[in-house]
Amino acid sequence: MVRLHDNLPSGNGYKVRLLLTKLGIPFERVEYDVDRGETRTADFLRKNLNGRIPVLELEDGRFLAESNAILVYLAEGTPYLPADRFERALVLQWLFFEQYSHEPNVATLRHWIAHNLLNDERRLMLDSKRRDGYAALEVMERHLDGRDYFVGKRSSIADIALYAYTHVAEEGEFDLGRFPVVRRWLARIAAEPGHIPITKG
Ligand SMILES: N[C@@H](CCC(=O)N[C@@H](CS)C(=O)NCC(=O)O)C(=O)O
Repeated sequence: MVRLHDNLPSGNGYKVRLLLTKLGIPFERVEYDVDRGETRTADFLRKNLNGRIPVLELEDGRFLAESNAILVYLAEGTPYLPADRFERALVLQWLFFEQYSHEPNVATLRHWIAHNLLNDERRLMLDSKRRDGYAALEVMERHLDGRDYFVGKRSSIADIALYAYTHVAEEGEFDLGRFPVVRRWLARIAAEPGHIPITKG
């Protein structure tokens, strides 16, 4: 059985849990407290030199880090990663967008605010992260206007990756009331077969 090195509140971990569940792949989970440095031990760094969950441990003992790389690995050959060359590249476009424009702002503010981790240095970054987070949500709002999914006519790992931190953006004090199209898309993704909440390990 594959093993997921994980942290329950993490949207990056949740992306992988959600896809594993949708694909019906059994997995065991190992929980790490990321606020207490449990991913920075020598033992963990042997799994991922970058000291971060999620890490997928394959049955043959190999490790794969970076949530969106794990999504691509698991989705290969399934409907969650299109076979068409251009559509696959569009999925990657949204996965890179998620990691560069969305997660560093929307997820980071949620982590700092929900876990009481604001300090002077981080307070100085609040405004720029808030502005850039809203800009990412605006891109999503405009792209999804007239579409049900990010790429093509069904959900893909692009939707899973972007769902993970968008659906909890209000925990980082982002007002999703400003994004009615995004909210309809969130409800659509949550209604799909095999959906699990972020709280399910
Ligand atoms: N780009 C990485 C980000 C992973 C990440 O930031 N993981 C956080 C939890 S969401 C973590 O493990 N933090 C612990 C640390 O930095 O010590 C991914 O998508 O997997």
